[in-house]
Amino acid sequence: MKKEKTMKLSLPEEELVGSGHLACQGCGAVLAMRGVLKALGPKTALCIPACCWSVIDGPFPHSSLGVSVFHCAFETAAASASGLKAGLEMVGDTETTVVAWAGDGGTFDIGIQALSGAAERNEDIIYVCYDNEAYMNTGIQRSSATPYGAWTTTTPVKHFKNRPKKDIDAIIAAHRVPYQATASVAFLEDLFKKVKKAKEIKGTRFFHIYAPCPAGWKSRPEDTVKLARLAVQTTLFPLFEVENGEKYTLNMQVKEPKPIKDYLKLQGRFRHLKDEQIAEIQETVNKRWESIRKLCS
Ligand SMILES: Cc1ncc(C[n+]2csc(CCOP(=O)(O)OP(=O)(O)O)c2C)c(N)n1
Ligand code: SF4
Ligand SMILES: [Mg+2]
Repeated sequence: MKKEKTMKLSLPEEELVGSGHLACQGCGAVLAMRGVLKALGPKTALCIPACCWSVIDGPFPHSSLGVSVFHCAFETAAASASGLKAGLEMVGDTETTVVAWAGDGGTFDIGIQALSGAAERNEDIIYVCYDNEAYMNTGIQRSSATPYGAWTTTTPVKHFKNRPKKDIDAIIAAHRVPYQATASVAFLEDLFKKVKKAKEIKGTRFFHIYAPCPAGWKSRPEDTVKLARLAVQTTLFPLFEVENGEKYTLNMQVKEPKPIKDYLKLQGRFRHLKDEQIAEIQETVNKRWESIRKLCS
């Protein structure tokens, strides 16, 4: 008899994100949620401020998520999660993992005060920022996570964003939280492993997940994983973890980085860039990669 071929899954089969969610085709933020929840499991409670995910979840009383969700105000993700954790402990629940789940606008900009406060108090929560590099839910406005050179509706082509992306990883490291990591929707096994590790640590844990957005990046939905992979392979978005703000570990070595042009050319938001501006971006990427490698060595 012919032997049946079997495929070994590298991630658990259980899905906590339902197929009826409301995201656009090729949404990186959905991949991020799927990966994180596979690692955390059903005993998880999410605090989601205003962002694409507060829509993706679905209209009340429906939800595409198989875990508890608390929809909170835009600037309050970390404060709400801190309160939820304290409340659960008061009723004797020490098992539920409490997660603040916010976009880059809700993290780099509007929620940074609450995040900084929670991190300084070392609240026992996991904070996840899925970074699609703009305020997407309200129509693609620039945030401080938007990279230099990008078009958005508030940085039109003639006045593209002329400031660099804010270094949120360095800001979090300065709080000396027990654990923080960058992760990518193109490397879900790496993300899974790090979220599992974080689940076992007490105190504030922070994830910065790179999550391409076809609607805002003017990219093809089928290129989402390719773009996330290229961001790592060009060293634009290095994968690393930091313990107590000082012990840096590189999770993925990039021996021969691909040129940043390969990444930029797949996105309409960078279509207007001239060769000299692309060279400038390449130089910035090289510099940051060098400094991250030094921190990790
Ligand atoms: C205090 C406040 N200001 C503005 C808004 C409008 N608003 C809702 S979602 C959103 C964009 C969120 O951007 P981000 O956090 O990056 O998440 P994304 O939409 O990109 O997923 C904005 C500006 C709001 N709900 N509350
Ligand atoms: S706008 Fe972007 S982040 Fe929001 S649901 Fe669509 S693809 Fe996802
Ligand atoms: Mg965003």
